[in-house]
Amino acid sequence: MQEIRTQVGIVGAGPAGLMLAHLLTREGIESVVLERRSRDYVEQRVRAGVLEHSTAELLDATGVGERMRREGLVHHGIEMRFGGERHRIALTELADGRSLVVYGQQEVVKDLIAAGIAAGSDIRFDTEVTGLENIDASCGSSPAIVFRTSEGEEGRIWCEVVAGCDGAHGVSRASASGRARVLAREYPFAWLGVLAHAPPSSEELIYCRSDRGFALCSMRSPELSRLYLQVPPGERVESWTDAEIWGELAARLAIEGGWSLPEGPIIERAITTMRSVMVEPMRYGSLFLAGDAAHVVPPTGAKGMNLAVADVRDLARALVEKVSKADDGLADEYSTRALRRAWRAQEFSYFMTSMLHPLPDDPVGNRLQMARLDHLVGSEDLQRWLAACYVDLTGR
Ligand code: FAS
Ligand code: PHB
Repeated sequence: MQEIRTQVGIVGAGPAGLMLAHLLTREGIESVVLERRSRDYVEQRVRAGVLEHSTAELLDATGVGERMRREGLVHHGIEMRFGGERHRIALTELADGRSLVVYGQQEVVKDLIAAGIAAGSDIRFDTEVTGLENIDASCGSSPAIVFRTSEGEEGRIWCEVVAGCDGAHGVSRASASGRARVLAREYPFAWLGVLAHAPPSSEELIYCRSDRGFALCSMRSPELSRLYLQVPPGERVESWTDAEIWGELAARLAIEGGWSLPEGPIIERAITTMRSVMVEPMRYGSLFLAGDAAHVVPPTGAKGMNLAVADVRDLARALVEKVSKADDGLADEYSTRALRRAWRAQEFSYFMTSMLHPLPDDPVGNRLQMARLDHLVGSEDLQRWLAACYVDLTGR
């Protein structure tokens, strides 16, 4: 049994865990990151794609934004498409000049891993956390993280603080489950997401509400499209041929006057369930939850990864004060502050999700969606609110 000591033990090497380690290292705080998957796996996992203004600025400010600025796509607007018409929301103009960067989550993960290794951070892949011990401050003993490597070696990391950054199905949330209040909502649909070698059909994202279902056109580069279709809950990716995916996207995105969707080989596909989940509080003694370990938002608002980064931006400041100055002020405020932000992101994600996903056999609901969309595209005030939320909700 390996016995290791550090100041902050971090469970999970997704955006939350890696960004937290990066921010702590810059402040001279020691940490160890434990990730059950391989480095290759986490660097190839296709997930989010939109960086809010503040997320991109944090990457810049902490020395990991160079490739994002070189390869990322700066966006100043999105298109809402419904009733066969297209309506542009001029995000940057309406949001005090702030813009978005479209840059895949896996690219952010690669950049953070490279920065961590260059800075000598201790990031251990293929290492599963099997349990957390002594996370209650009252017990007096140091918190410990118990782990097992893929070679079967077991170990324990003694630390002052544990950061639970292990996502929606991790051990951290389970460790708090006896005391956590978990509030959850399942949506009656899912997303089929695909990555295709096909040039994006437009320079900006298209959010489309069709009576056939929701569709989203995003991208990763001028050659790579990222596309989503609303599908029934429990849908299996094998249920769709490439031709059926392209055909359904074209049918949903059709507009008067014609429009064409460039097609190409689909190289990745996955189903994402649509859920709203909140875990309250986000702190349990010396265990602090961050990112999807604490909250899951439906991806319609493009908030998941941005929320994770915002959590650890606050958590890093709190832990620097706590560990290096024995000042618990910010640590004591962490959960309240993070939950307030997460609920706002939850509400905006619900607004976007409930507006854009038609439900079968719900004529009133569907007419309400059209009324909300019609009101939105006709009101600069409503568009200004949407722009503020879409461009920088987690940064405020
Ligand atoms: P993550 O889930 O990214 O990272 C947690 C890490 O902890 C994982 O690497 C996991 O392997 C590790 N882990 C778990 N248990 C462990 C254990 N016991 N020991 C060690 N390690 C452990 N958001 C968007 O904004 N747009 C999208 O389109 C979008 N698509 C998504 C698609 C999918 C399939 C999923 C699951 C999520 C998607 N999200 C999307 C949300 C996603 O981007 C998350 O918000 C983001 O990954 C959150 O980052 P983390 O909190 O770091 O959690
Ligand atoms: C993506 O590019 O993956 C993406 C963009 C916007 C969303 C969700 C996902 O709302």
